[in-house]
Amino acid sequence: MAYKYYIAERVREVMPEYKGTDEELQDAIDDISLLYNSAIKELETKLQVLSDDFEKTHAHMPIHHIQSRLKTFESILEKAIRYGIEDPINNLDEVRREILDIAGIRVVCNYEEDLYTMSNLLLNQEDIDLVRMKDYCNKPKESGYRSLHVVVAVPVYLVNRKKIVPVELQFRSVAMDTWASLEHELRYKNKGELSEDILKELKECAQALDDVDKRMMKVRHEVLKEENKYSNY
Ligand code: 0O2
Repeated sequence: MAYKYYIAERVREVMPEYKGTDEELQDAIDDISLLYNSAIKELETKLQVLSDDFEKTHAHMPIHHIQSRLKTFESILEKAIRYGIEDPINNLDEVRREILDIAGIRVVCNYEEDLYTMSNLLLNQEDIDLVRMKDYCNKPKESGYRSLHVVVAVPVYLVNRKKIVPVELQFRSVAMDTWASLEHELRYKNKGELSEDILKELKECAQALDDVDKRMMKVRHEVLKEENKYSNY
């Protein structure tokens, strides 16, 4: 089998109902990969520029680190089926309209307030449109999960066309990210089944980390106040 059509072959194995040729399927997969990877690159650059300028103008670096990922084609189709999209492999346009986290960027910030600073700075840019926002910081999930989810639409300029691509950004503090990563690993290891006691313990850990986040922010403000006092002398 030619390597070029390897992914298409694999997808066809789980979705034999696909009507097009391997070449057409591979073309659609490559198209998604190019578009969404380009959108990730555009946004990562924008975020990095904002963070660098913020450091220059405010002597504080809001972003700790950035991670990004592109959903695999198989998991895009699996999510489409979960979302009730019929025959997703033959309805890729609908899949792209409905699945908003094909491209995902995790923006891990130093302080909780940086989440809002960074998301607002990005949303203020004229070529960025807000598609959806879910604030799990002010209203955590039942599990204790905290994060600010923002789906934006970003233009990607190709050789002969412009495409508007949605990307899901998850803004988290370092503490929120630590909790989410460990909780995800524990869930994954236990195939998603954790006892009531463990779930309660995890929720309490999330609360404890949130308390630390808020105390650290208070400390930062105290330090800034001190700095301002002395800079007036
Ligand atoms: P991945 O690879 O991490 O992205 P969905 O649940 O995705 O069908 P929706 O409305 O987009 O629908 O979900 P939501 O809850 O707004 O966001 C889902 C993503 O948030 C998850 O992505 C996780 O990254 C994260 N998340 C949400 N709840 C939890 C939680 O309780 N624990 C942890 N660790 N992460 C959570 P995916 O789809 O799991 O995959």
